[in-house]
Amino acid sequence: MDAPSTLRGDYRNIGPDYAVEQRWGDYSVGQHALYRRLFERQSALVPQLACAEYIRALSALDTGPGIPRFDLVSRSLRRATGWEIVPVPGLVPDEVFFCHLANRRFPVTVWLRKPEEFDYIVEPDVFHDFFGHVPLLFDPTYADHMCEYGKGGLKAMNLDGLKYLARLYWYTIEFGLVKSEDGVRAYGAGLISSGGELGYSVQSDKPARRPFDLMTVMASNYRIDAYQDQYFVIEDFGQLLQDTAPDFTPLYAKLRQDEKAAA
Ligand code: HBI
Ligand code: FE
Repeated sequence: MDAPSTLRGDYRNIGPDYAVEQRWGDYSVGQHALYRRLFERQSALVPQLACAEYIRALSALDTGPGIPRFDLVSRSLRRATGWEIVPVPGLVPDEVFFCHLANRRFPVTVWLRKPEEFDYIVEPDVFHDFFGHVPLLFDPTYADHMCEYGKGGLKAMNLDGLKYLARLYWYTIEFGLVKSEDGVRAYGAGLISSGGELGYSVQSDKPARRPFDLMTVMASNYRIDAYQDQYFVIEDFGQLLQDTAPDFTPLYAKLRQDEKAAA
């Protein structure tokens, strides 16, 4: 992810792994109310538009009326799939990010957007990270894939494959669709946490919806400031795990070769 030049969070007290305290007591009543409004907006959309695994996990997550307490959720998350939440000030360097994922720790941003950012935000805030990413970490297959993705990220750093792996993350973990008996449903966090793109990705006839293919995804660029003009659809989370199991070294070589040929 191309981190913006000036990051919003407070990086003054980061640990070596960029972890900070969540300082749940510092959130204001207004911030809890804003989080609640975001939660209610998305919770009204999710039943028709999100995948069953997400809906099941969200309903099992009782996080109270406002901003969730990461330490409490981590307790049940650890029991479910061995994952836990690590509070971070915002975007963290790729290597730190991948290392957390490889160790079943999901970085969740501690700051919340401003009221005027209700509909759109550039950098991930606590609502995007928690509501969008955390519930699916309770699904064992998805949780295993996220851990393998982290390990793959650490390898990719030494194979100059980051650009390709970021695309894989973008078109699955952030903006992925999955097949269901009633048609496609969203599982990507960027969709689940978006007021407008969740419905657009599942119901609009504008975007292309293509069967997930690893090499096609890793060769596809993406836009960070507009709705996607294409989405990739997986059969199920098992496909994510299986299709990304091989060694990526030859895949990166082929992608670079194809880029050169196309240039
Ligand atoms: N840091 N906190 C945080 N959250 C992310 O989603 C994130 C990150 N750093 C890097 C990063 N994502 C990208 O490298 C991934 O999109 C691959
Ligand atoms: Fe995200």
